[in-house]
Amino acid sequence: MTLKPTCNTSLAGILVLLTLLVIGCSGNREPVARNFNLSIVNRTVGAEHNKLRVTQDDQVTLHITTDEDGTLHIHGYDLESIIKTGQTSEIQFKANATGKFAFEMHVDSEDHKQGEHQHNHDTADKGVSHEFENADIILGFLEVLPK
Ligand SMILES: [Cu+2]
Repeated sequence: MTLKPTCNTSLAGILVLLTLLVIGCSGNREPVARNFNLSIVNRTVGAEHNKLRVTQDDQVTLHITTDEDGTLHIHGYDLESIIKTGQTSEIQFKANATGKFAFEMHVDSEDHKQGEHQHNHDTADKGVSHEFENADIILGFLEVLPK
């Protein structure tokens, strides 16, 4: 199944996720634990981590450090974690949904409210978002390949 990238938390989505977690893996490939250390410096994670590729049903853990306070947000899965300088934040999830999902850094999380959360992903490649103080910066993409 594929979830469309969206910033709306949907109860249905959570129920689907929980159901899939309970049902577990029915394929012939055993899920793998995948750990990624993301170090955000100057609003990037570097070329080696801007594409995180995993296989469906893998158990993914992101360990995140940052040089700027904000929020890390994985679209589609709609997972968020507050990130703070001087500490390591973790996001753990099962990669049940296949597809390509942007993960973003939201700077100034106080302005990051549901309903006011507008993304213009077209601007990221041009670097336009870096000009704004309250920025949503695409750090990279999570790619979940079908098992
Ligand atoms: Cu976002």
